Amino acid sequence: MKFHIFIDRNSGKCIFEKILNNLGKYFQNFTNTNLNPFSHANSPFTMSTNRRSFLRLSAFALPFSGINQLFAKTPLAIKPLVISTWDSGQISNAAAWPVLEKGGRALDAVEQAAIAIENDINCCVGLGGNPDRDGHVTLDACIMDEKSNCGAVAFLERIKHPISVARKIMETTPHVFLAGEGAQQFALANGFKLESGRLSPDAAEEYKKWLKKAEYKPVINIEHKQSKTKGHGPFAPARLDDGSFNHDTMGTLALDAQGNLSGMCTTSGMGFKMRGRVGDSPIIGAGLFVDNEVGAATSSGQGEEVIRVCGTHLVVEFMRSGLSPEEACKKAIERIIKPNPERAKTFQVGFIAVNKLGQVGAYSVQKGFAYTLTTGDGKGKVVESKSYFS
Ligand code: SD4
Repeated sequence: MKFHIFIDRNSGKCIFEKILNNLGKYFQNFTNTNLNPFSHANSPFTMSTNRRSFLRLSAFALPFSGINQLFAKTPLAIKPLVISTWDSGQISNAAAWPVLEKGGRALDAVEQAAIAIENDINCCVGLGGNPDRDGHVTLDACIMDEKSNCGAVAFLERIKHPISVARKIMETTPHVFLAGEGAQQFALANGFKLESGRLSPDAAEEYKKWLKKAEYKPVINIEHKQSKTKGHGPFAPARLDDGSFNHDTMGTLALDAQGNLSGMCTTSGMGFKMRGRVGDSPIIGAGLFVDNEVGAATSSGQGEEVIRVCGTHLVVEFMRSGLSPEEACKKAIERIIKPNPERAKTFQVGFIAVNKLGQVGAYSVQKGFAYTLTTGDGKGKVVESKSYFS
């Protein structure tokens, strides 16, 4: 490799360009070895496959310290931002945004996102959701912050805000995960109110319908495209018959003004599930994963398929290796599909992800998955995800 750095010595601009040209060749040599903005090993000054070239390059480059600075600089992140699963993520994002806009913590924003959707009466999150096959609503939720603190509840009954119980576990106990009766006991001991356990009118009607056949048959949740579909099945149509928004499991990721990431996932799980069944949503690494150095991911869909591959952990690890959020989600979806592509035609899984730079992405098994992104102007923008099957 030749360096023509003396030719244009009188013009800083030219020197700069020449050096960049040569460094560009260096970069080309290394792009196949996982060039990514999150790894210190990717500085052109630390790559060492050719020691002589490296030393020569360093010697030439040192006097022009601006170049070192150029490569040391990480692109500015787009922040704050909040991204949630589905078009119903508009409800969650609208509750999270005021926290972020005021410079608040991503963790507080995602908790507010969860509370808003848990308050809303709908098929799939909170106490208004569809029950299990014995007629009881059981809730799953988890939360994770920028320091890898996390808390989770599963199979929790008659408590309105499972997300806040999860946060309480995270902040006040040595544990991560409480389930069932123990989780409820903990909630009551910490001032959460015991609710009646009555089904919402919608859920009661759905349960009555379901009991006629009493079959547990998950259907593909392509709710984004189902606006005219009647009946929820285990999953929900995008809008109810009266035109109001309906939705599915809510996963929310936020990047705050300080550049910190947090996430949450909350659900009443698959409708008419077996009693005691727990899906991916409360499982750290399945329904949600946050690594503040890299990014965060959350999921919606057939939980069993996500658990099998530790889905959101996988997405974050793919981002760590240099993939964009969308590429990382796609790779994780492909991992789910690979063992049995025929079977994959029968279920839905969707991932959303954000990296440290504020880039977001999504990918799903089936067409019809969507996410809501809020940043800048505070308005939630619904984006349809790419999918494996069209
Ligand atoms: C579950 N993943 O319980 C949840 C359900 C869901 O969109 O996400 N539905 O398996």
